[in-house]
Amino acid sequence: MTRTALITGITGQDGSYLAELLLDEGYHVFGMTRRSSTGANERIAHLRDRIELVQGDLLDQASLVEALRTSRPREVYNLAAQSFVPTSWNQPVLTGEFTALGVTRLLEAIRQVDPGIRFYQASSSEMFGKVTESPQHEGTPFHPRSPYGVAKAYGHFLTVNYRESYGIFAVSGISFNHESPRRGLEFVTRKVTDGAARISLGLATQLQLGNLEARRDWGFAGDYVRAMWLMLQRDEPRDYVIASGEAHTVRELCEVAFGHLGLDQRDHVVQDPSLIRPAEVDLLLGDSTRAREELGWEPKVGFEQLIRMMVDADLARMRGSRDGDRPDASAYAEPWARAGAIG
Ligand code: NDP
Ligand code: GDR
Repeated sequence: MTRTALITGITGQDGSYLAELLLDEGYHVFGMTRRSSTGANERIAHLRDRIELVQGDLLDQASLVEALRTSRPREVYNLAAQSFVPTSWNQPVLTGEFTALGVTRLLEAIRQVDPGIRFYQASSSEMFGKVTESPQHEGTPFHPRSPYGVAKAYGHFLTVNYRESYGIFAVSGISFNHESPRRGLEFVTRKVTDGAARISLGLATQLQLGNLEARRDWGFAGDYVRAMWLMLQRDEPRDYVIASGEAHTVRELCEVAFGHLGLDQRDHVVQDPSLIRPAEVDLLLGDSTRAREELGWEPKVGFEQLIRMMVDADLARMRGSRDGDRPDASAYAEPWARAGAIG
């Protein structure tokens, strides 16, 4: 029998990779999208004739019930969220509505329509925030440092609670940063690979960044969506950390990206104090032993390979476009700085 899955956030980075994986596994894939006046769904354009889209919004309970009734899934992957940490200081209430309460709405819809549905919640290493130990594992206490991290902690505990209260097969994947050529331009890896490619083509000379000493555990999104799927195939629901187990600074990220193009990042990267966050997460480093042992999961793409892949993709895209005239990632000023609210 064909298995059916519903993905919220299918237009995002992870949604597009997960849809590809589930199609390869023989699933009937539904994606939930919210109404947009532009209809820009470029990450799933190549899948459009193989997936079905249903309209729904995490803000609207009735639309979630209807999306479930239409798609009748066996598995639901909740990837939709306001996912950019800086925006969460500028729009804390909306971030809470999407990223925290949206999880309650979706789980309530599942309870109403079919409590036998298996549910995946996209939790985040940002919940660890000001870390109390390194590396971080499933038992490490949370100390989120942004309204986004706080909202994700709510979604995480709500998922655990619906599992314990109602016996729903609901699991939380605590993913560390994962990237790809489909990453949004505002996130630091893509901002750097896009910026380095622009500079190498003579389209720009400088790249403005915030904290160069922040350390992150970066992996490839294509590897991480496989872990999400594996979690829903287990006999028993359980939460898992998904991480590469290697941390690098933003400065090292710049060295790899610029170095790949024969450039020295010190000639181009400029620190902009307005890009420093009101509260920073200095170090994230994940211990995914449980996922490796119980799911048989392991990442295939390493850090340098990932960054070089992203640089090459940005370069190819810019060379392919007639004039290279598209928004520069550095044009995405951090929202609190723009609003003048903080700093
Ligand atoms: P993206 O920002 O690329 O995608 C977010 C998706 O959520 C988009 O499809 C967006 O749709 C959708 N969305 C936003 N608000 C709503 C809403 N109100 N109703 C319905 N859909 C909405 O995120 P990623 O793919 O990178 O991440 C996927 C999930 O994993 C997110 O929840 C993120 O917080 C979490 N996560 C990501 C990590 C990472 O490193 N990438 C690490 C840990 C967790 P639209 O196109 O309409 O904007
Ligand atoms: P993060 O990712 O906040 O970890 O959240 P991001 O790439 O935005 O930042 C990573 C680190 O880089 C530093 N940094 C900059 N960041 C951005 N965006 N722009 C800059 O110019 C810049 N300069 C330095 C940041 O201060 C930070 O320390 C991502 C998102 O995908 C979340 O949804 C997800 O939950 C977490 O990863 C795990």
